[in-house]
Amino acid sequence: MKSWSKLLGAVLALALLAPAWAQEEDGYDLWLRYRPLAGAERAAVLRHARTLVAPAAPSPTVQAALDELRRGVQGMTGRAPTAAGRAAAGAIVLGTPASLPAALRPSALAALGREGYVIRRMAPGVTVIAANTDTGLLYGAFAWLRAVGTGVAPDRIDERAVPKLQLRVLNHWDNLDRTVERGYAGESIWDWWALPDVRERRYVDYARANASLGINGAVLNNVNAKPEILTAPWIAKTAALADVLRPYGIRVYLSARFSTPLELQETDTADPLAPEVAAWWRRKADEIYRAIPDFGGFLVKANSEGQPGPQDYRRSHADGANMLAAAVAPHGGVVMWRAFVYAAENPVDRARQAYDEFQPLDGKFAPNVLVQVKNGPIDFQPREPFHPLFGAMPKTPLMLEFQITKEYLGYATHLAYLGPLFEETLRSETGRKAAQAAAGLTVAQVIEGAQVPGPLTGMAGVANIGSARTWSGSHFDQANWYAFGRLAWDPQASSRAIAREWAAQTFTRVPRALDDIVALMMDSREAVVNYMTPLGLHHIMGTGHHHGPAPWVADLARPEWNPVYYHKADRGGIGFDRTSTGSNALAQYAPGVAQRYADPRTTPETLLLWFHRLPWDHPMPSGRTLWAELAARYDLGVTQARGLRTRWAALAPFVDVRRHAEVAARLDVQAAEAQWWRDACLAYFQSVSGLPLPPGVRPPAQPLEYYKALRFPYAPGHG
Ligand code: BDP
Repeated sequence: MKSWSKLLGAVLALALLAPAWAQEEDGYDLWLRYRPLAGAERAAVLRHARTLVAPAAPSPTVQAALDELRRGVQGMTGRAPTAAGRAAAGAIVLGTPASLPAALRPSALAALGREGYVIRRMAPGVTVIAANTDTGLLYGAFAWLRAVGTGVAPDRIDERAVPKLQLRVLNHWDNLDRTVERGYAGESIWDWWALPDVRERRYVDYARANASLGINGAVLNNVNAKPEILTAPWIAKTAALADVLRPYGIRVYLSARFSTPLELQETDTADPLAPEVAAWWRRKADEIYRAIPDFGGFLVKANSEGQPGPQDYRRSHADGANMLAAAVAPHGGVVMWRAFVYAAENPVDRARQAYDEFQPLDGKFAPNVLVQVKNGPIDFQPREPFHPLFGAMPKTPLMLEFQITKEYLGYATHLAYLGPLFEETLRSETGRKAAQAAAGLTVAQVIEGAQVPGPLTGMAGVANIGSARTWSGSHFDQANWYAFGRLAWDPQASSRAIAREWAAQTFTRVPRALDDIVALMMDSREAVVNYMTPLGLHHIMGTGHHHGPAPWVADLARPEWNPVYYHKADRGGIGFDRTSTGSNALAQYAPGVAQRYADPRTTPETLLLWFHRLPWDHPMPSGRTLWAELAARYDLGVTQARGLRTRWAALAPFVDVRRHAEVAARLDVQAAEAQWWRDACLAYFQSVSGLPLPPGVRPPAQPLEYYKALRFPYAPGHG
């Protein structure tokens, strides 16, 4: 017996002391790994988290906070804190103004609002996590764990945080048959078939991960919605998920198909101004709210890519949105109405269409409507300028939509940390001002509500989450979920700091290794831009599935589905003229911005061909011609992609074998596909320009016809 327990002790000790790389990890734990600390760090956490003090009869939300603290401290130290009734040295005290004794109550709690928190040492050895609500306490608990997980000494943790946006929402493009549009992480996380009876443990872990970032909403189904989602059986399934997510501060929303009542044959029309239609939606909203009292509301894609909408009845987007808004308003719900619209019959530059459609409707939307605008005017490309609607609808709450799933950036097989992409949009200067303000607003300030008084603000991210063990289809794609959540909490945060925080919790805190991982992440998106769409090129990917290069495609039914529409390359040059001599999409930006982008010499090189059509011999700042510069960028992209691979290889000593190998395998694919993109694009652009390859540029590995003949009928994410 004795020797057995000795052996067990030895094994446990070994497990605790074993170097990181020896312990196999599969990524399921995300950034909430709580791996063992050693030495002084462990001792410090033990000293500061001996006991947990919470309000009597904790709510499910406070219970979740306590469970998480217990899990975290247990994982990091091997010993879970015990519950205590009274604060003494070594206690973490969770409390609201009502439950905290005056001596332990930090000042200015009111300013924390409904979701903010403060973490402060209020007596020797006593850490107080205070908030006005239980959700705030949960966020505070996660913040304490994050601080410890990123290496802050427990006695130094002193944090006060309030989210800058009200709605921080994931958009799942999940279908009812469990496929996921543009999903690269397996089937939908929602096992719709088994719901509402079977509630997977994974849903709770999903909720924990989101709560750790402050994500407080989830639209459960695809924006290309089916009418059935609003029928009784699916409302019951949605209600079951809402019950699981509620303690974590997460509200559920549904994507609604505009023609639902008509298609369910419960009305004769879907005209938003027809009284029977408005009445149907009111009844439907009442039914949903009976099952889900805190239902968030509807997300709607209307009159876009073939979806039905108010324009089918010659009504405006505002008519449609306001009708739905009236149905959910009595229950406190909102409507997130998407501005991603472009019409088949419209010959106008696609980049202009959303603005043309929506800007004139500024001020016409009901108070509980947010207009949800993609980050750029086309469609989640590796690089786009910010959408001109930001700042141009000063009377309408605008919700920013990012895509976390990498439809256009190499799926889950390429490493592309999207933090810099998100940050680039958020920090873009719109050239617009708030009333009476002196300085212009960034996109971040616009969505934070600088122009529109009232509390409706938000950010949406098209989720990259599925049933894959890694959740996101790859280890590094978890960072994109993380970065979205952190930027939705604070749109002015730094993507580099976020990368560091994530990597420290996900991989290692060894400073040199951490520096290298962060640097690799920060370089990765630009590498993708270089080998896919350098110098402002866009939308030159494969048809339908959007995998790989296909700049030659010119035969699709709608002009703006064809890559040739976007690059317009021929013997004379390349690029889309969006200045006054072309589509004049530029005029949709504020004068200062428009002026800067009107001249190729003052347009950032990164957006050159987005706004300008230029001859192949156009001189570039490097001294090269445009053609030579384009080739150099493609080459740089390939070099960078290969560099990611060698840089990651050098990190092997710091990462467990399994995750290291799983990342490495994907980086091999990425390097090969970067070469493919470069070769195929150069082969094609050479064929249309008729120019020889610039000196020193290696010819593509295969003739153009080879690339054109490649087919991918089973590429994921495309129904
Ligand atoms: C595009 C996707 C398509 C989506 C659409 C949208 O290719 O699958 O339905 O956006 O956002 O990027 O509605």
